[in-house]
Amino acid sequence: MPTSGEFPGIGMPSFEASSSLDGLGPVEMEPPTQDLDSDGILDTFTTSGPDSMSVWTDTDLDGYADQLSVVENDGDYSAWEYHRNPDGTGDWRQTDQGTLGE
Ligand SMILES: [Ca+2]
Ligand SMILES: [Ca+2]
Repeated sequence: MPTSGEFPGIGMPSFEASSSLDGLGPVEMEPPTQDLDSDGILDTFTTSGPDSMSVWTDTDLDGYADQLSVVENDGDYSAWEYHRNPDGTGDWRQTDQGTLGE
């Protein structure tokens, strides 16, 4: 019986740079393993798939991801931010998209 630490990120959704995040909703963070902004507090969790890498960041440390960057092996990338609406719902909005090195 594998423990939850044996396959980190297996519970988090996986995306490609061309994915749509419409309707995704809040994404609960796995325990972060990286400190993206170097303030000493772990805030980022990275998952690797066969064709891409996803970087999830919980900027306000509430346990739910606020930013997602996806970089595919061929250099295509996309970034999204989670926006909370006043009624408590939220949605992911794409903030960037392109190809690395161009
Ligand atoms: Ca940090
Ligand atoms: Ca958060």
